[in-house]
Amino acid sequence: MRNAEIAAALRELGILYELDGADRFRVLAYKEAARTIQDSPVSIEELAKHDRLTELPNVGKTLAEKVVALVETGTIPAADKLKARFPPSLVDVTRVPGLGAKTARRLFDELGVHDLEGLKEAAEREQIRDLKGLGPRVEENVLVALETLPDSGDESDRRLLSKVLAIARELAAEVTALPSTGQVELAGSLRRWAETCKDIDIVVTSEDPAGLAATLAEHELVAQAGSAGDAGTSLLTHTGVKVDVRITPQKTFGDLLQHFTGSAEHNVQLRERALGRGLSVSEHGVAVVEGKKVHTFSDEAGVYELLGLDYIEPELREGRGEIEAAETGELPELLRIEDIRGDLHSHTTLSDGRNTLNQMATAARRRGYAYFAITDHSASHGFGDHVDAKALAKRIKEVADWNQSAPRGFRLLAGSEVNIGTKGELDYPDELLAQLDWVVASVHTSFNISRKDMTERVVEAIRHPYVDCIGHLTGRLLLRREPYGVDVERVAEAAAGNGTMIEINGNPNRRDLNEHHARLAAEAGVMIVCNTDAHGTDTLENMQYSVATARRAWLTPEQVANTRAWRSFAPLRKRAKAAARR
Ligand code: DGT
Ligand code: CA
Ligand code: ZN
Repeated sequence: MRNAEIAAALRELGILYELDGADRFRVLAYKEAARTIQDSPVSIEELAKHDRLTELPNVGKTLAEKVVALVETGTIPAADKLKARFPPSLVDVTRVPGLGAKTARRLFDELGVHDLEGLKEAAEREQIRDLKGLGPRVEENVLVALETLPDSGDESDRRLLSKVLAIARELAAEVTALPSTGQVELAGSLRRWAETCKDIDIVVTSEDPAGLAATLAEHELVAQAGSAGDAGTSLLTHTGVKVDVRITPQKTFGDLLQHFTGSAEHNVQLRERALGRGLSVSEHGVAVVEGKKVHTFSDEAGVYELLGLDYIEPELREGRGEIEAAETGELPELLRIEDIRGDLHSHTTLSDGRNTLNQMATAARRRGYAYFAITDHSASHGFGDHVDAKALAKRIKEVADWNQSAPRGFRLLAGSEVNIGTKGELDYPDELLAQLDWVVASVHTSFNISRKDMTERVVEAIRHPYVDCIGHLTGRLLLRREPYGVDVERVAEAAAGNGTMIEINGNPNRRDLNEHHARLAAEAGVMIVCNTDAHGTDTLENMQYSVATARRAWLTPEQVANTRAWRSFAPLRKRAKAAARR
């Protein structure tokens, strides 16, 4: 049984409990366990067979027993019992946006709604408005939602890059370790560091395709192996991701890698250009159209060279002008991760982080940074994670103390990620903000205001004398939450004019600014900052995603402020410029 199926069964059981009126902690426990299982890179069925389920986070003994029953018998007794009372189709009703289990239960009890069909009828007959606490508005929303409801909310076919990258690298390492293997490269959207990926593409040279396929089929990350041949093999991981392994002779490795790195749009443009020069490009080589000669390349750069182009980095291969730039020698010298000298957005246990100031600072120093800002959430943050003015003042002192014994060449910055209120106001007094080394300002509440109001709100913060940088500008969560309406062009113009920087947030769920906005902002003259927004030492490595987005935005080290040494970075902060004017 696939991990995704087990997760779906647990999610269903959680909702059945909720319909039954169970307390919210129990319901939440099932949701969290379902998520853990959905994301598990190894087979849950295997873990169940070896009695090892409780090693997983969020999976306790009771829950483990239910999974074992599911794997062994195909059903969970507790779920069967509940399904005898509530039709399974009622679970679909709970998933309609704006309804939830409590309302679904009332619709079932009071109107006899069993399924989506029944829900639609009840809404059309205007019966829902008669239920206490519900009104015509709910009916309207239900009808709109039913029009737009996706077939299944569970398995979207695209995944976050971060979710597939670890698996892809592990499989590639396994292939690399085989003595019959020559070269191995990840290709496709992974190699281009796209935000999301449909599948994993791997390009390999191998003297033993059958052995390679057999090894991968046995790998613990692999749920299912498809047909294998000399040209490659395809697999399905336990997380439900398809893996395409393509095998090629050494002499055409460059051709195949170039082809499967894509993007499709880049390849179309490249091929068109080649045809204009009488050459036909494919994964098998570059053929002279009127003749017999086929040029093959063991190295990708050869393909570009033959076409009269500079080598194009994979992150640029999206058909956004890179071929023209490669032709005229105008490709940018892209930012590299080694260029980054500091990280300027991080959280500690003072707000919602998992590690202490000392742990975060030490980990940052170990990464080789020259400076690092602690920017916990601010006074109005809520969720019990806020930092009031007094606590922030204490934190400023702690940072100063820590710096007393800091290693040479490393500086900890006292900062804050300050909430931007609905009118652009901040939630600390200016005198306190003035004492900080660095301030990131972000929107965390009231997303649903008009585009115009949101733009003004952010621009107001940009004008603030102690706001150095804007955090995750559009608030999007990839595959989960749309960006809120904000005029990025207008914001960029204001930021450039005020000397306020804008970050590329490297949390792989965010990547915000996105590559289009980052390119636009940098061209408008905004200083970009690559940040992680790390909530623990383990996510400091999310810098790789921030840099990836910067590279996809064509950014050079000069356009990214935190590539500079402290002595040239420090004066770029608005607060430093203001001090210099005084
Ligand atoms: P994905 O998988 O949707 O995240 O994005 P890609 O770019 O990895 O797409 P994929 O896996 O379908 O194919 C890998 C590369 O192979 C793609 O970037 C370009 C090349 N390719 C695939 N199909 C075609 C095609 O029909 N025409 C051209 N020109 N190239 C293709
Ligand atoms: Ca792909
Ligand atoms: Zn934030």
